[in-house]
Amino acid sequence: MLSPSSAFAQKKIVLGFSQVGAESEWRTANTESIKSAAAQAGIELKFSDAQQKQENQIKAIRSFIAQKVDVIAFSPVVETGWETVLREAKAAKIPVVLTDRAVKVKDDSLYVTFMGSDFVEEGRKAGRWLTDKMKGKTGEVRIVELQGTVGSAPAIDRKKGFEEIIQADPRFKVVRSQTGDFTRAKGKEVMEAFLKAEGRKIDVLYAHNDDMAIGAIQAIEEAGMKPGIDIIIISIDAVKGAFEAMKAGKLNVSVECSPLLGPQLMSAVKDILAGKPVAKRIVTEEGIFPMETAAAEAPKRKY
Ligand code: GYE
Repeated sequence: MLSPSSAFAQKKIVLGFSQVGAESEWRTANTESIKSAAAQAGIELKFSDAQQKQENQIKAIRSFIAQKVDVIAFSPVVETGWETVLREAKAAKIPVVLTDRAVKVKDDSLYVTFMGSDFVEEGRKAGRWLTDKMKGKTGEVRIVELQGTVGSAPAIDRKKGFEEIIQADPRFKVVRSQTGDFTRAKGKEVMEAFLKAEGRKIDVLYAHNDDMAIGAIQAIEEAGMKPGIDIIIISIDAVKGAFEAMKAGKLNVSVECSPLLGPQLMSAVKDILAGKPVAKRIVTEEGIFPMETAAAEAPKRKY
């Protein structure tokens, strides 16, 4: 027979999480943060890796709906194309939380909250650092850009924020811009193509994440140039690999983007299920780390 207390015993919360993939150091740290925060919060996590493919994320979300999880969270690989599956989740009365990346939907009741960074502001920070660095210098500044995954919120927004700042000064020219899909391998490959096309006429590399910058650093060295000196390199994330590159003098600056979203995701999940109000947008606070600060900051970094 059931004891009276067991009838009221709390059922474990089940959270379905669809991750983008494992494309970068940032993503690995993000996955680790979500897994450990779920364990700590006593939440059962159903984790699914989409390998950078939207179709895999849609499949995962449908399977979470079929399994009747309590909450669905996901980091959408691209911004568009989510309406149908999000309507299915809504019809099943399963709340949805967006982490890290945003979606473009007409009806914003399709998700409860979106937590993550302000990517436009990150692009602006990168742009401001560069215009500051180039103060007093004359002549053209030829920039190559390694974009993130095509159609993803961070690629779209980091490009936009950076352009917004450099546009104010006609000396700054983005001469080449292509996607490196947020990976080291593609960052290297595309940088090789940039170097082939532009020779020594590249002044600056703006990479939408550290991994692509690290791949590009290799390409620059293989071409017989000095990264950080012959080509100024700016990237985003501020992961450990970036600090290593900065300490070695090969990366000039990294704008911070925190992947440690796990704890705030778990508290949002609990609040939603407890019927407490949750802000529609939760923005991560972050800074910027120029090369000169790397040695002092590196030991304090958590990802
Ligand atoms: O900057 C990049 C990762 O969405 C903020 O995705 C994230 C980005 C991050 O692959 O390294």
